[in-house]
Amino acid sequence: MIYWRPLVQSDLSRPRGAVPLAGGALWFSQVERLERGRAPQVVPAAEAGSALDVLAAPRADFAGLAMDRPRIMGILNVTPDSFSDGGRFLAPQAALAQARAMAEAADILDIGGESTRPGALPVPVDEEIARTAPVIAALRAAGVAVPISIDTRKAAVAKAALAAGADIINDVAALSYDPALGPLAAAQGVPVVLMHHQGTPETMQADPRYDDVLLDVFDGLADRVAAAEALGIPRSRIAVDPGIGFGKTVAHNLALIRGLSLFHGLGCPVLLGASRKRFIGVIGGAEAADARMPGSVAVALAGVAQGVQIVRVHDGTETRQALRLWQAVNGGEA
Ligand code: HH2
Repeated sequence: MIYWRPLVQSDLSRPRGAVPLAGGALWFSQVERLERGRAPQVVPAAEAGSALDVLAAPRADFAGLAMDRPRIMGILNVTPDSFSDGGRFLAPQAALAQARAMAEAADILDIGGESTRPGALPVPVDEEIARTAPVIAALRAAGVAVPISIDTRKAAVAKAALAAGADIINDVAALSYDPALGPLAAAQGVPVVLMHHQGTPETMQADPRYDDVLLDVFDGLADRVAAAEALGIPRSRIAVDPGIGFGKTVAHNLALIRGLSLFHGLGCPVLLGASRKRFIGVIGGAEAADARMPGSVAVALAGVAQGVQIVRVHDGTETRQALRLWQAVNGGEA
């Protein structure tokens, strides 16, 4: 199999024949031709043939948001043990205040009640529902209108969240953990985020291995997209995410971030969730997770430069400022 990775550009001056990336402001005129067991080759975009159609086509709106510009998904973990903000927003009042503040900067709010950090243990369903659904209901009652995603692997949690006013299911297991979650998403007609992972949170960082991490993750996501489609979830309601840190070493994470534009070949919006993760601390020299904002912003912008449509972040205000500047410099909407 041959894979085509667009070499994404943002320059306002475009050569003749430049191909728009996913109907947005970025473009490419060359692609990297990737094949297992062969050296990568940079070739003119036209050599990608019909694969260009998928790379160039505008993406459908996702939860009502146009996907022709980058969007910020702001994280709210209503957990005692999340790796960077665990315990801070467990009390309902604290969760609500943080969610309202985050909604000022973010296009989507991602609410989770179970940590999936390395080593985390599963949370009972009732507990996860009690942490998340009331916060979602309270946000809606307070008039917060931004799309809300429920970050869960479990159908019962997603169902309660959707009933409380959530719009999107964000599953770090890409519908492989709970067999009832895919059918629920299909029946309710809601968009889903399918994230790649290897192993389970308990053990995933033990010794992750890949033949070729970029191509293996691409194939893994292609399989999960196909499985979701088979359940009746159309590709237009799916976003894909390479799953930074989920069964990946620092080198794996870097290879995925460098190669992010490959995932546009799946024909879905691409989501990047790198915020405050360990590799940012390792490379950036920031031991404490809450000291990793600058590195997180840098990685979010690196994703945006490769045409990622959604960045999932803890620091919504700071990321919004950085994004505005990036867009202004690159001539896009500020
Ligand atoms: N990362 C985390 C949780 N959910 N969802 C998507 N789509 N992509 C991600 O990269 C992702 C995710 C882990 O980060 P966080 O929520 O901050 O921590 P914890 O799992 O400890 O609550």
